[in-house]
Amino acid sequence: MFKGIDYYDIESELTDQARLIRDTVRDFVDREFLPVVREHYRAGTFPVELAATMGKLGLFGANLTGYGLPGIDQISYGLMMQELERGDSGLRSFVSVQGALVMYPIWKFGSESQKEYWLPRLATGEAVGCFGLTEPDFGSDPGGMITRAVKHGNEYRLSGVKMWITNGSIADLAVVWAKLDGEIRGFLVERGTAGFSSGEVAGKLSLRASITAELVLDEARVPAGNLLPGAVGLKSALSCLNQARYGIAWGAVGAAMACFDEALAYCRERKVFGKPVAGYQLTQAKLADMLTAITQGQLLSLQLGKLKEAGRLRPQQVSLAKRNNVRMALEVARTARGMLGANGISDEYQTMRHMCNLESVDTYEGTYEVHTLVLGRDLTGIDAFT
Ligand code: TGC
Ligand code: FAD
Repeated sequence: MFKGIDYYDIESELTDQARLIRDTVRDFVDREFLPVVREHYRAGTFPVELAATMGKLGLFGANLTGYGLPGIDQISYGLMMQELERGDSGLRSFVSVQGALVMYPIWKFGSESQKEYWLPRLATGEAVGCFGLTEPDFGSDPGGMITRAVKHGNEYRLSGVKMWITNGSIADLAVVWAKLDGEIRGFLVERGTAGFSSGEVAGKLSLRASITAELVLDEARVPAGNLLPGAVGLKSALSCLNQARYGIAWGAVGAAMACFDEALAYCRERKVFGKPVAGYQLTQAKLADMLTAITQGQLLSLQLGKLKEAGRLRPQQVSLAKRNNVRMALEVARTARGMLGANGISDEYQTMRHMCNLESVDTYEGTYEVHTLVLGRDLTGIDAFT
C-alpha cells in the first residue's frame, strides 16, 4: 500500500477522522482502481461500475450536509481528493464533477423538491451527473456563452452546444448553463429530454480514463420545474468552480506524490555507469526539488482547507492554490518521467499517464493563465482579461 509522502509531519495536524478517511480512500484506490486503470487508459474508458462502490464509501458530495450526505470537514475532503488523484486525475474528476459541479449547485441553488429527488441518487452513484458550462467558442470566457433558454408555457426550450463535458455521454443529469432573457441561469436537463443529445469526444491524448463529451441542445424541452431557482448570473456558475478547484488543488498533490514515489523507487534500483541512478548528485538535486515542491503544495492545501473550514476562503486564494499545485505536479511529473528513462514512456509505469493527465488539469477549471490574471486583478485592481 502507498505510504504517503510527509516530510513535514503533516500527519500530526490531522484529526483521527481525516486519517481514517484518507486511508480508506487510499486503500480503495490501491485495491480497486490501480489494478484496472491501465486497461481503461488504453481503451479510453472509465470504470463506471466503481461508481456504486464510491457511493457506498460516501465520496460523492462528501463535504455537503443534510439530505443524508456525510458533511465531512474540508481537510478530510481534500485528503480524499489527494488520494483519488494519486490513482488518476480521471478518477478525481469523476468525483469532483459529481460532488462539486452537480450536487453542489443543486444543494446550493436548487428547490427543496430538486434537492430531495436528486441529492440521494447522486450520492449513491445510482445517478451520474455532468456540468455543462464550456462551449466550443467560450471556454475561459464563459460569460460569452451562446446557449439560450426561451420560456414556452410550462417549459424552457434550450438551444446551444456544450463542449468538453466530463461524463457528458453517460450522465443521467446535466447541469446546463444558458442565457434566459440575457441572464445566465442553471437548468437540470435529464437524460432522454426531447432535443437533447450527446457524443463522446474522440482522440484524447490526456485524461483517457475519463469520459469527455459534447452536449447538443436543439430546442431541448426542459420542464419549468427544472430551472435552478437560486442560480442567477455567471457568479452562480463560478461559485461551483470554487468547490471543484479546491478539490483539484489537493488532488494535484496526490498525482505529484505518485510520480515522486515511483521515480524515487526506480532510481534506487536502476544502475547506470556501475551505481544506482539515485547515487548521482544530479538525481539527488531533482529529488530534493520535487520533495520541496510537493511539501509546499501540501502546506498550501492544508492552509486552504483551514480557511475553507472557517468560512474565510476567498475565490482568489483558491485560484492561487489551483494554479500553483497543478503546475507543480506537472513539473514533478515531467522530471520523474525523465528519471525513468525509456521506461518512463511505458504504461507499465504510471508517471507518464499522470503527466499527460495533468496537461488537462492545467487547462480545465480555469487555465494557468486565467488564474494568473485572477491574481493579477486582485493585486492591482486592474482587469487584464480584455
Ligand atoms: P467577472 O466579472 O470576473 O465575474 C462575474 C461575477 O462573478 C463573480 N466571480 C466569482 N464568484 C464566485 N467565485 C468565483 N471564482 C468568481 N469569479 C468571479 C464576480 O465577483 C462577479 O460578481 P458580480 O456580483 O459583480 O456579478 O467575470 P468575467 O466574465 O470577467 O470572468 C472572470 C473569469 C475569467 C475569472 C471567469 O470567467 C473564469 O473563471 N473563467 C474560467 C472558466 C472555467 O474555469 N471553466 C471551467 C468549466 S468546468 C470544468 O472545467 C470542469 S473540469 C472537470 C473537473 O473538474 O474535474
Ligand atoms: P481558451 O479559452 O480558448 O484558451 C486558449 C488559450 O488562451 C489558453 O492557453 C488560455 O489560458 C489562453 N487565454 C485565455 N484567455 C486569456 C487572456 N485573457 N489572456 C491571455 N491568455 C488567455 N468544461 C465544462 O464546462 N465542464 C466539464 O466537465 C469540463 N471538463 C473538461 C474535461 C477535459 C478533459 C478538458 C480538457 C476540458 C474540460 N472542460 C469542461 C473545459 C475547460 O474548462 C476549458 O477547456 C477551459 O476552461 C479552457 O477553455 P478553452 O479550452 O476554450 O481554451
